Amino acid sequence: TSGMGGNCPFSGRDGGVRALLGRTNRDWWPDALQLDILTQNGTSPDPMGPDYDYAEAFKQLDYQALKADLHALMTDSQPWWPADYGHYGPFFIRMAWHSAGTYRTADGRGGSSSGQQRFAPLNSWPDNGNLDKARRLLWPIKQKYGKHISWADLFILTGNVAIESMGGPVFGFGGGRADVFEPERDVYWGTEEEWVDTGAETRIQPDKGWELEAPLAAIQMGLIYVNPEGPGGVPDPLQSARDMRITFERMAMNDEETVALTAGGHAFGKAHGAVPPDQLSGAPESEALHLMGFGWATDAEQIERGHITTSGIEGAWTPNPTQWGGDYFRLLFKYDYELVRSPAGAQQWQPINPDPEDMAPDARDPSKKVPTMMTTADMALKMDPEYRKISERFRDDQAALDDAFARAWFKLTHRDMGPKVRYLGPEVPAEDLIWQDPVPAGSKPSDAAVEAFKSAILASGLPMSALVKAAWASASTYRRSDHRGGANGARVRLAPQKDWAVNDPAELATVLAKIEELRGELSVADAIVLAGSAAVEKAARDAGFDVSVPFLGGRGDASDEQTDAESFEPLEPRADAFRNYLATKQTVKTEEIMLDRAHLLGLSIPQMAVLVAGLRVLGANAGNSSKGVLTDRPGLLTNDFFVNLLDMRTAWKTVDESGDEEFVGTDRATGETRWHATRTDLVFGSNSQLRAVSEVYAEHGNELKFVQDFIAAWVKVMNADRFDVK
Ligand code: HEB
Repeated sequence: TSGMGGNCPFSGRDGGVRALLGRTNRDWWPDALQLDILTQNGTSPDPMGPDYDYAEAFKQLDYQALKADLHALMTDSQPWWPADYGHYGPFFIRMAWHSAGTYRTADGRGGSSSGQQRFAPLNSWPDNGNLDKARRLLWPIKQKYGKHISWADLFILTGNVAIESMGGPVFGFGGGRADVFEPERDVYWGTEEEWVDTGAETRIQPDKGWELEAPLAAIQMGLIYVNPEGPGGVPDPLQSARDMRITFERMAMNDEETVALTAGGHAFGKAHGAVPPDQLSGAPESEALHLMGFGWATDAEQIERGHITTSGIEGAWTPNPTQWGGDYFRLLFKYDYELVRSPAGAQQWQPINPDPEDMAPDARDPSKKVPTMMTTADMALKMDPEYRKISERFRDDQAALDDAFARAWFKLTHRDMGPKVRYLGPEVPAEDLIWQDPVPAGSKPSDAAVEAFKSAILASGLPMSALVKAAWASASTYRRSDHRGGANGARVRLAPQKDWAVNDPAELATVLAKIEELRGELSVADAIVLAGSAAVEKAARDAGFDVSVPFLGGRGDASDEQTDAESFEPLEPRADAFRNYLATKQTVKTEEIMLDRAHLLGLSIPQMAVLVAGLRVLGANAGNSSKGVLTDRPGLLTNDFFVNLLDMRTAWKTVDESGDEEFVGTDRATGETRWHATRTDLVFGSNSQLRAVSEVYAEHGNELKFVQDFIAAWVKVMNADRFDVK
């Protein structure tokens, strides 16, 4: 359903080549203060320092007092941004939804987990218009509770309190989203040089053969999802449904969740399009200093009167915009709607001949009645046959809508938090949800069991490289963007992971069968990691290094029933530099994909380098290829990869038919072929920064350092998802 390369994070819109990060903050705002010169050389921009532990601070939070303050805030209207209908609830729901709604399944990035809405580009996305005010309304509360509540948690909790305060259903809240203090630089948001409101093209255009480029989940640059006015501004509800389906799918939502969320969300509040948009100033990131971080400025008197433009669409969806209920669907089906234009010029839909009681109050003057409206995206819930079935069911069954909305909202706002053990606070729901990738608690194996298994597996006759590969296959799916994947749960033995080409399924099956046979009291998940770590330790010792590889047991094993197999598909690597694997050439350079994966694993540059180099000499390549195995003594953990890579006696040239992916190294003197390698091997000699790191590890005296650093990085990856012990 997701179209061409839908799950592959590196497929292009039209097959073109692009840079990993596309258009960045530096491109959008070249004149912005370049604070990152102060973060060079590992200097953190985080004022809280390394000893601050957010989870610990959160545990001391007076949660109920905070919630009471948030409830009071809902109706504490401020003159500089008065509350519509005297209630900020809807506004805060939109803030929370937009904070969470950037999440996308392909790479797990986006979402609410680090409070990125405070920074560019998100603070200035056209779709986030006026949310600068929503965040500022929260400042007194953030200030009061300080280090005990992060902005990231506060955005979501405020959304929950907003729903509660208007009588809506809430499923729960888990805290634990620690703030960061700089804009994320790793997220690809697209290559377009214009925003949605200045001419960015819509990304799905069948007549041009354009499908939504992965990993993106928004239909135009600067939108969270779809264009409310319809694809590219064309008010066609059916095509809007198409766009909704794919964008919501990429944030892990099915049709029912999509309908529940949209209808439930639009039970509240109003759209703002009372004045032509040319009366507004620019977005926050480019605005005048004296506006103190605000954008989209207009004069105070206009704001006072409610003459505000955000999306450009004007009006409420229901007659009760601050009260949860079923009016959204009631009106959607009761009336025929006609296309009209808002005062700001946006296309929207208005009920024909509404009964007076179905009119909405004016946002500033409840005695005045104004027409309700629907956006083209709302009309999709009525016009698209599949959405319509769901909408009609919800219209007729309020309890079903309540439950579906509450659950979908919880998923929306917690999808990027990873396993439930990461959730904090008194409102964490007891129920396990499949999208949390539940893993039964494991128990720490005894030292005797660990030692017995180690000896048995090393003596089993399986190649050491196969043990290393199985452990790597298991652990390296981890991504810190949404904390999914990893070795815990041993999902590498379940579909779909057991069948991924990169995992060499037949070899993996043999290893897993042996592990199952020998594991004793160990969980499969523990045994897979331990087998790989034992093989690494042996390879280091055989090379003459007296080292050991630390092992942290206690993982659990998940079952098929506890696994939403389909949801793991986006985790499949189409390219994996660590195993020198490339399924098909991607639109992003293979070494950039390596960088991306290293980032998702939380690796530093040296950690990435030693892992690539070490895995090569251990023979961990997919398909057991010899590419990049730059050593005469494979199977020993040595720095040979770096030594041979930097050896001037070798000259490299591309293997012509490989499309600049594969290379052969020949002896300069004799012309004899010495090595085969790929881009992700040679980049460690060709890129100046990576070369500097390679030199360190190739230097005399650093042989042991290489081995130690490899082991540390290996262990880091093996334990990346051990939130149960951190
Ligand atoms: Fe929404 C609002 C669109 C989904 C919730 N939205 C809104 C608006 C628009 C829209 C245009 C207006 C803005 C202004 O202010 O102007 N949405 C939309 C779309 C979609 C959506 C297109 C997809 C389909 N929502 C949604 C969801 C949610 C929501 C999912 C949740 C859940 N919204 C909301 C709210 C509001 C809105 C609450 C209101 C705000 C205020 O009032 O301020």
